[in-house]
Amino acid sequence: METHLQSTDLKNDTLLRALAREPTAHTPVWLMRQAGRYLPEYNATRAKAGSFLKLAKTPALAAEVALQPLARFPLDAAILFSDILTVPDAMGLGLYFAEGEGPRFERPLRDEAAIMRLAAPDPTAELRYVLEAVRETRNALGNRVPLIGFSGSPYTLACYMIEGSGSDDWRTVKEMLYARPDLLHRILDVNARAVTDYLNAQIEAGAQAVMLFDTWGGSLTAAQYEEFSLSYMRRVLSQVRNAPRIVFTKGGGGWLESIAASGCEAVGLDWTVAPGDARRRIGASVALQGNLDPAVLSAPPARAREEVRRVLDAFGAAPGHVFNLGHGISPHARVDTVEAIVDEVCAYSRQLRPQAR
Ligand code: 1CP
Repeated sequence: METHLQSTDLKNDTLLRALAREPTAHTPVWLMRQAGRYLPEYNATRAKAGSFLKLAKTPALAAEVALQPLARFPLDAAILFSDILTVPDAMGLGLYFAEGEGPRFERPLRDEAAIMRLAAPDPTAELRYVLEAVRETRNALGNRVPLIGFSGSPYTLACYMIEGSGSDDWRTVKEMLYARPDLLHRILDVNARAVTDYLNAQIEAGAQAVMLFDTWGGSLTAAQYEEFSLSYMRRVLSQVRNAPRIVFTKGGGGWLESIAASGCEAVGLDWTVAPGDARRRIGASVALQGNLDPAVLSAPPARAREEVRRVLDAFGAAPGHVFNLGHGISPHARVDTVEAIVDEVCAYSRQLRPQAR
């Protein structure tokens, strides 16, 4: 793969080596949502900013919170501090957060005229603050570990854009899917272009790996997953080439073979998938990322260490594993347990393959 960014300058390139399925001395570890409300220092910076959105839109503060988990734990990567919903916000849907209620849009996509007007934003204009956050975070990292950029998948973004908020059943989205699939395809087509431009702009600004979060692809049937989610992710992946690409579909365990063949370097596994089965089904063509049950983060540290060893044993000593959770950290995570997990990954994975560099 052509990378225009020099990974050789990195003091710790363990993540990039594992994504390339090269041997590493320990299994690299980072945690989805590693910056966030379980950390008191995050809550302090968020309070200083005034709100989550203000925090995400202030590059210096976004860089500050992206580095907070690295100051506590020896993680092998930083992830850009932002949110997947910045893209529909830049499309004019009006993102806001009602206190304690999660994300909402002022103008969800409900009528044909609005859907026909929808256009992919220019990331260097409407999403400039994200690119600034990438640059500031890279600067603050000083080549310690790589920075991961990310986007929601076209389908997962469409879910929020149509529903106007999170949902247990995505009823409005499914109504459109069955009654007017042409409208859903029109939204997905715009989203695929938006996500492609957005990820390429993040790489240009300094992101050294990128991840597609397909959080809601798993709510589709197998045939619909191919038609409405995976085919659009494939289109994005074919046009984002200058950094290793991780694809994560929550609930995608039934479709691992086709996800692995979508044009990515790594597949994210949720906690329901047995790592050995995943490896047997996929083969050695891509790296795997995951897949500790995020609920373990509320367990006592010693119990969490046991679960870490179980996950590492299940993935085995072959190269190409990035340790992570099966989904994001919740605000209820115990900081002492997170610390124990990261420590155990480093210590136990070194013992698993003492022969590696
Ligand atoms: O009050 C607060 O401080 C806001 C909580 C919060 C945080 C910390 C939100 C609102 N977003 C984020 C940051 C965030 N979101 C990151 C930061 C980087 C990191 O440290 O990992 C990332 C990668 C995301 C991605 C994201 N946002 C996803 C995909 C991943 C996943 O967890 O499935 C989704 C679905 C969202 C939407 C969203 N934003 C925020 C919330 C609470 C949600 C979920 C809403 C829902 O359940 O539908």
